[in-house]
Amino acid sequence: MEHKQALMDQLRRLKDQRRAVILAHNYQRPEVQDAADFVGDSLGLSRQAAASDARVVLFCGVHFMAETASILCPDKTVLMPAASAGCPLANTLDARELAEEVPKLDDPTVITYVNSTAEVKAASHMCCTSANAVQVLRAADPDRPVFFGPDRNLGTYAAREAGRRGVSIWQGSCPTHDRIRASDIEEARRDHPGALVVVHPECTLDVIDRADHVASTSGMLAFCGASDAKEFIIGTEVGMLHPLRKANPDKTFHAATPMADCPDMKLATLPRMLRALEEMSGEIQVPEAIRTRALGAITKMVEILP
Ligand code: CIZ
Repeated sequence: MEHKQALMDQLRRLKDQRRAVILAHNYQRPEVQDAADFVGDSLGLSRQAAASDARVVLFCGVHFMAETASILCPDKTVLMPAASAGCPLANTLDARELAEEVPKLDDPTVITYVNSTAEVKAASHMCCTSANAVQVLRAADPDRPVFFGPDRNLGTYAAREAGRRGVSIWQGSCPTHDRIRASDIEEARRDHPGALVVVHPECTLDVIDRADHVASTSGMLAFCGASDAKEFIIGTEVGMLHPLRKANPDKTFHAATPMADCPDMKLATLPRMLRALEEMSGEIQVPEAIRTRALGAITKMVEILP
């Protein structure tokens, strides 16, 4: 505990020296979240970074998130405490595969989830987040087919909710969310009768269909905060329990399953954060030609859904 406090103090001093802002995704370790200036979802964090006057962004998350920060903050140095922290979902679709897929459809609108590489974003018309995928699909030209990637669970759920036909969905998925099973939800409901079940749209449809509410990580915070209920079963990466508990000390949160633990998300640690700032290591840079096109896809989303 004392050691942890000493690391946090060191981190604070170094952060000031470097004029750095520390961002932590909702799925990070509790102590990493507690050491951050901002905790949230990937796009919200990148926007916080862009609005700050920091020179350095230390992004505690996975690779595509740091890339998004680099896309939105070209004037800042973006570092990761563990640059090997990848996203198996984002890695299911690369730019070459996307280039092969698109011509199979008749002039489709290419919509990609923010959990994708910068190169894939750069080859897309529009991005979406887990919070706005349904609205983005509703806003897409009804006379053109849609290619949606890389998450089949989010794509299937969002197309159904938007009542949108003609959506060709890439078959990628998040292994952490896939580990949450319908039987986990049923068992958790038996163990905690009266608790509301809130799940992420990266879960499979049979899990989604057993939930009381479906939401992104920021949506979960808003929903659980506003709800009169006192007990919740949470179907997403287990790191999410920390911000939920912190924001709602009077409420009880249970993980749908402890198996929903993403190893990449846990690679950032306090010692690694310190080292990255000391050595200015783990820099993530998106080449300018890719950055400007990827920014176009993100901007398009923001234009239709500010
Ligand atoms: O975009 C994000 O931050 C992710 C991975 C999920 C969410 O719902 O916030």
